[in-house]
Amino acid sequence: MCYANRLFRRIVLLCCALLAGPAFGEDGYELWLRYRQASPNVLQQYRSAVTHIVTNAASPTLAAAQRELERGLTGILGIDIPLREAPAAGAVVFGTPESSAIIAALELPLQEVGQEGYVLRSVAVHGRPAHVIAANSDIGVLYGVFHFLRLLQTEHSFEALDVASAPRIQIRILNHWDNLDRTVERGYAGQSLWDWHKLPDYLDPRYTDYARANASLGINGTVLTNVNANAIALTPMYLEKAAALADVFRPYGIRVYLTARFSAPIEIGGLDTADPLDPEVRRWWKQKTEEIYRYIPDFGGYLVKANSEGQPGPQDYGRSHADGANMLAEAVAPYGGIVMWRAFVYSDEEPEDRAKQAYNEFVPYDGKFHENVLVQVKNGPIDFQPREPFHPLFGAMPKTPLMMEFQITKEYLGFATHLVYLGPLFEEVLDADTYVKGKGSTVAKVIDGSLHGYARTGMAGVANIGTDRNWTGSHFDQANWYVFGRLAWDPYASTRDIAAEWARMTFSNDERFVATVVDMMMKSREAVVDYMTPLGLHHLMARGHHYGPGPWVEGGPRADWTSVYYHRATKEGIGFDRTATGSNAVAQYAPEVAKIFGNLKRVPDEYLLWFHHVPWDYKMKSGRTLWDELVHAYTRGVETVKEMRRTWDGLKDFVDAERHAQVAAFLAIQEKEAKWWRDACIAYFQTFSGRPIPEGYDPPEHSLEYYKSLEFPYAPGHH
Ligand code: GCV
Repeated sequence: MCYANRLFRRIVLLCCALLAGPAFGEDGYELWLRYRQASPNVLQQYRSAVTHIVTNAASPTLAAAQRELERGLTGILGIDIPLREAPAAGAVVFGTPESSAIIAALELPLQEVGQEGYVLRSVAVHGRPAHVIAANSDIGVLYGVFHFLRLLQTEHSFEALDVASAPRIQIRILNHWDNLDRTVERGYAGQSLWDWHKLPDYLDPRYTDYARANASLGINGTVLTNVNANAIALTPMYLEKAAALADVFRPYGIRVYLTARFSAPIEIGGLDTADPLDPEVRRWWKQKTEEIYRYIPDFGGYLVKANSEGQPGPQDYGRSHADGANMLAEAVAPYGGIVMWRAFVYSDEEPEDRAKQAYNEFVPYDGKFHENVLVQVKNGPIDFQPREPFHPLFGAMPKTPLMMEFQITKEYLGFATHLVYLGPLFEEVLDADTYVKGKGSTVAKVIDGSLHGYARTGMAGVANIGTDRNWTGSHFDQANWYVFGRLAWDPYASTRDIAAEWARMTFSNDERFVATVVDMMMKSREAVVDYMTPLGLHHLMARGHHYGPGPWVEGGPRADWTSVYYHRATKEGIGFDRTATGSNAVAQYAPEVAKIFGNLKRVPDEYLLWFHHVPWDYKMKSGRTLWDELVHAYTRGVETVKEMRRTWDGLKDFVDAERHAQVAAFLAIQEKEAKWWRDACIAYFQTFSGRPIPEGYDPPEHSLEYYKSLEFPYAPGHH
């Protein structure tokens, strides 16, 4: 080789090395499906174990599985992986017993994994070592392919592959709070992905990538429209658009659902009532539903927010939630559809503690809903706060399938810029013991149906996805989409393990990176609780947009949209008395739980001010007074964020410069805003406690008046 050629080769190699190494910027578009070349530790092993894919594109779903395998294996192995008709040594064989004679002949234990599960095995095929991805359905195969690729991405050795997995929850669904004008209620990642104006004619390739990402987690449903619903979404023009999306999603096992505006029969049907017992109204919904199924034959059904925050509903006509839900359930039943009826209801005319209202309204109707209705319950009784006790409804409706609603979008946890991994929040709720059938009656067992034998089960996540290049507004918020999907598949999974899996696929398999970043992620949720709402405080955010602190918020249209309603600070003390001497919300929990929450001596510090009004000089478990403890917790939150920044700075070598810099910049914002929360809340609560800032802690940087004067008319996500 002449010198010029050698030089050229070197330059090319150098460029390749630079492109492959962490210095090359990434924008996050690929999410956890980056399929970068495996590290030298495992590369040779992988290359000799996997040599080709045995083709099987007998259906659009299997074709998608094959494409994903090709894409993934080519990337991870760094060489072309050929497709072959017949297996040789190192084959990857995928399919169902119907679509693959090889799989049919293997007699794998597929009866154990149901309709959506899969089996991964290292086996001998025609006497040669091969890997098999098998399922009873094509979608099970696709899920298995993603699991197989995940093992490679996370650098598992797979010499003796033997995995069987099946989802524990049936409906694993995202709720998009997306409006038809492409704004997203509580969305911090750009516009809505659904480009309604160009649909159905233009199908953005992003729709397919959205479906791939969801399928990689086992998410099998998506509600396209906001629960604050617009009846126009149910008109033919929009149904045609929704149908185009459904066509893209179908091969990936994702069903489309829509929100039903309860007053649609009036608004788009020309009727003068939406009374659910009115025969005309019932007929209208049946016809509308039939029309929807003509557009979308596998339409999943309706999600409904009714008689909540000004939305219309059956109570407008003196009817119950069950009347409303059952009317829609009858309409979708002939097609196998379902209704997800939200329990997030509270009335502005009701003087009752808001935390109690959903329970009061729903428990009397336990067992009165049709079999294809699920009642969708937020994780806590107020509204997606950084920490809430589990919703008492989870321990109170044995005869009605309850599904979980988590919020992935972090409306109350710092939007997209705060690094908060939601795994521990989700896990805390799922692990909580309702005691409804004695010890061990966890929320996870309620929603997966095992406790009460629910025939239908579901978990919904309010999506944090938008048009931002990185999908979720920040790189670390991708982990929240990820952990939601993984828990919807298995609500018993460890969120620490899930964080590690995500970090490996999203950034690096280097053990030094993984251990450090996972620790940081696991601490992050406690940090946000500390710097926003420690010790059981809740709903202290600014009004409307919810950006930043607003513990002073009072007045306005309704008491339960203010902060003072929740913290109840006075010169004597602080906290919401929800014991028998107050609203008695504790009585909505099983006696074993109520005994703990309702007892000042036994209640965990985390829920203290949620359930009790406590004097400022109350002696905490730590030995500090309540006031000092509050200052301590707020300060600890800020300190943890500072530590997170230092940690991230130390991880530069493992992450490409572009993503590293954005995370670093966002952490700086988080530190600034954590301090803002701390200082504003301390300044405000000090006007009640009248106590000095304890020694060793900084006073607030500005006056209370300064914090109160801040305004953010254009904060995102508020429509
Ligand atoms: C979709 C909170 C949010 C609202 C949201 C509501 C709900 O109140 O601030 O934006 O409305 O929850 O879950 O219905």
